[in-house]
Amino acid sequence: MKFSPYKLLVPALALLAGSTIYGCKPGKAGSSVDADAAQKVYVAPGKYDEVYAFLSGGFSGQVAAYGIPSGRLLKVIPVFSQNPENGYGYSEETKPMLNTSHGFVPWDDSHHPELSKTNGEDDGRWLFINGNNTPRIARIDLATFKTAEIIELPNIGGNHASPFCTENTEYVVGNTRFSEPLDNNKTDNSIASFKQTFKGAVSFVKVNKDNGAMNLAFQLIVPAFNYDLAHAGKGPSHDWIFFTCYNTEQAHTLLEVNASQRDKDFIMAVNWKKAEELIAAGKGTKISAKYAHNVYNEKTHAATSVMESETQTIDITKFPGLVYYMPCPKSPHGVDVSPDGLSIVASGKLAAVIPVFSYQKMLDAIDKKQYDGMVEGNIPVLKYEAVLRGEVKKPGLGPLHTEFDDKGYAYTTMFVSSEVVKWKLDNLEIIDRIPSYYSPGHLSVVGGDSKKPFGKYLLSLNKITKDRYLPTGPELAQACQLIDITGNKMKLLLDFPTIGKPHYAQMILADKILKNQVKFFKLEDNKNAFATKSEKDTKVVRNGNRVDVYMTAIRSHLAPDNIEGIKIGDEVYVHVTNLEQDWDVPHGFAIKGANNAELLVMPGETCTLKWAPGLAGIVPFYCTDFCSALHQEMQGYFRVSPAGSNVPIKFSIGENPVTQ
Ligand code: K7E
Ligand code: CUA
Repeated sequence: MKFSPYKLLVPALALLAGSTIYGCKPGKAGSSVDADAAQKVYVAPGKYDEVYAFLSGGFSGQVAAYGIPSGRLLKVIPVFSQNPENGYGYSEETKPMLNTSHGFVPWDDSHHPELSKTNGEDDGRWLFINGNNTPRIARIDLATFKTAEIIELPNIGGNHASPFCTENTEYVVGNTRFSEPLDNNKTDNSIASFKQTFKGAVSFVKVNKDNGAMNLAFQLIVPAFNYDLAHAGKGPSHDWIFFTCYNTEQAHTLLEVNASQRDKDFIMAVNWKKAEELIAAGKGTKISAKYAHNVYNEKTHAATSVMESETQTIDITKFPGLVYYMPCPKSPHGVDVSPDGLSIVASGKLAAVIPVFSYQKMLDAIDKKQYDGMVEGNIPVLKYEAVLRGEVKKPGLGPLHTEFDDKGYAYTTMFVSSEVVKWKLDNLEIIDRIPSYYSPGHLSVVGGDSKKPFGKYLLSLNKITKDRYLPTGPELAQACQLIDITGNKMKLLLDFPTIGKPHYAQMILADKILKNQVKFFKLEDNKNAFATKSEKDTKVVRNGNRVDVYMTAIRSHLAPDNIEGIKIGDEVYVHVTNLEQDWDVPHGFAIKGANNAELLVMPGETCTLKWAPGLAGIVPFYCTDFCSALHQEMQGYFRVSPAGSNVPIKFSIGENPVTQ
């Protein structure tokens, strides 16, 4: 989400005229820092952090892994964007990961990291994240910290309410922000036909519980609103998933004004179990839909991209009991489900209260048909008063997102009044508030959206940093803040800058991830078609104008390191296999003038750099990762001859040693 807090402030203030406005101007930064903050975030050299935080990279399209409480950046995991640091999206093996129905799309806007869950608890196996712009969901394998799979979602625009997983990661679910015509790209519709032809679609991506493999199981065709966020039920509400939606006005221009007219938009409650049963009973309708499904194979160290051609859909207006709407005040944004699965907390961007809905009351209202009209003729809107458990009163301005701790408290970010508010889940009373610098969007508590929150730390993911860091030109650092939530009062511990816009983060105890770490890939298991498993098998093979270089890397040489017979007009594929069998010994590979990034090859892996030499002459190549004392010696030469020359292919290492 990106909007100006100042624009928002105006309607929000008008809205709240007469009521008390809390904490609109956070106090001086120093004043709220805990006295022993330094001690609490100090992780001694050589010691591990207690928690991993996975932050969305926002418009960088990546995910960043940080250690908490230190705030140390551990790794940028490339997902939707090419990453020259390690050749992701540049190597032949990883290019297919970025394939879509629109062709190669080497960038996206990622918002919501989501840890896989077992019995409603973070299990540390996978991390999912949405591509918002060209709708995709990615799965990162937390044993390797590599993107293992990306599936595109057809029929939608803006995959924002995504990816949220059900209690046992049966599905990861994504919903549309920009509704669009279902037969988009086939029929030439006018924008003004919005109400007649535009639709939303909720995508249910099935996740294989053994290996994480995803497939698009079905899509629910829903009214053309803007769907914003989601969370699945847990425990008693296991079968349901809840989405916020705004723009129920169905405006398609100047949404800032036109989509804020109604006092209430909706929470959409979907019975996903029922949808699953309908599909199993053959009630789905197949429609053609083009979408890419990209899978990285850990044995071949290469990705494949398959273009799918159809999807199963369910028109929700045809199946009563599948979907209900609950009215929700003032342009709802976040929706969060309490650890016991009984309370559904919604946050209206312009609201003066935080409504808390009761799952049980929702069931009762459905039972008693306590309706307040219908959407599209036959999808019931439940009565607000009938489903409401209560409202958190005067929480501040612009509530956005809520997470929970292990002691029965909820924490909500207030974008406009720039604070985090702590309240008690049972009586909805406000306990504490702490200023945030500035304008927090999401927040994250360790395990804070799961059935068993761990608590202890809270991250406030901020939209604006203004005066917090040394300035860096027109664009200032993005940032988040670490808050201690162990006591009655929240305490600010640390500010640290982040990569891109840190929309959302998930935090998990490090132990859950540490134990599964892959340290290197076994060379004997390497099934890459171009793998070279020993130095004696290295070779250079010409086939027409295609030249394949089978190269190995080991401390401290690349073999072969003298290669001749390459000509202008050739397409050269350099397949580098890293022969090391030890933890943390990648070798890099780069060629002078190559219109490409380097490769960074993990131990036991093979990666391929495609190179079309542009100039004849001697062309050096070298290892880019300082891998040993003699790293600087890890280098070689190509001889590139003019087009049509008859220099034969020749390759060697250690030939003609220098004699003194
Ligand atoms: Cu920024 Cu989840 Cu895209 Cu809220 S989102 S803040
Ligand atoms: Cu290998 Cu430097």
